[in-house]
Amino acid sequence: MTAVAYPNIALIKYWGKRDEDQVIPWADSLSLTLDVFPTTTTLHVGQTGDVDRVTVDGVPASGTVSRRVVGFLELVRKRAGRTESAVVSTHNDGPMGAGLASSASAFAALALAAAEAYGLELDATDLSRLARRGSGSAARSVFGGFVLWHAGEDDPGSFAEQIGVEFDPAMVITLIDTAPKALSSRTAMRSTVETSPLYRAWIESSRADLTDMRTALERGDLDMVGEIAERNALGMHATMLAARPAVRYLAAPTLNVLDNVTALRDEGTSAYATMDAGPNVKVLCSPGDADRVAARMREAVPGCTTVVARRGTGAALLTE
Ligand code: 2P0
Repeated sequence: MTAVAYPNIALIKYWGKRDEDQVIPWADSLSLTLDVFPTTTTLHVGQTGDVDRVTVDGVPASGTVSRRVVGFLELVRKRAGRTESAVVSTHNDGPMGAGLASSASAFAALALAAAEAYGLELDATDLSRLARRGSGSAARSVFGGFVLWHAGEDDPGSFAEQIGVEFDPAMVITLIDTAPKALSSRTAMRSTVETSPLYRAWIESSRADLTDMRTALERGDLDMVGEIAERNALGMHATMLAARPAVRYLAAPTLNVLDNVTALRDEGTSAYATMDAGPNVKVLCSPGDADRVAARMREAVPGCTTVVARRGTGAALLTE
């Protein structure tokens, strides 16, 4: 069984869990699924008694990656009442662990391939609940376009759904550093929730941002969407910076990109920045401005490469 899924970039961020085991966040989040950097995952059911075999881009998985995938397969097998091992091979078109949502596309693709292979009959909402257990943001990559993840307070209440809006902006991904991050999102989130004195205020402001964002999306208002997304991302990073010790994903070139986004706005171009658990910046702009925004970043930021993304589709099975 082979499934493909795309990463998503949150415009209203998820940062912090109220239940780590069930992956229940403290607040709703809202994202755009992209049409670049897909993960393609093939899963074959093996024999009972064998160990799971997992390869990522042809290399046997080890450490945390292997533990997370095997733990997820155990969850699927338990639900399906099955005991056979799995042979999993996965390929990422984008950099992994660099704040480019590789775990979102990876666990959305794995959830779909595993559910099908082990005979779990899930609708898309249930699939988002399952993908969430692998990685929170994966719940959103089950769907294409704009997606809302309802935080909920328990497993049934915590699922994603697509928001039916026509809005179709571009996202210029500016790649500054694609090395895997030193601090995992999971660990950094926990530390932020436990030690940042700004955490409660961030959750309150993020909830208000979400309400405003839904209005902005319904209006298809790029400036309103961009302003809310940028302030939400900066608020999340401010909250991380206040953690003890500070969680800092933003690097010097990140600030250079941000300066250029501000300069573009001053020059009359609608461009807005959002950053995740890494130094790379995603710039929201209109499709007609995307190539020019990308060229500006490559010129202004030494070593920067760019990829222009648009709205993409949800997780899907490939016919074999
Ligand atoms: C997001 N991020 O909403 C936020 C913004 C990064 C910054 O979701 O622990 O890999 O597996 O649930 O989903 C990255 O965290 O974390 C993330 P886990 P995940 O996209």
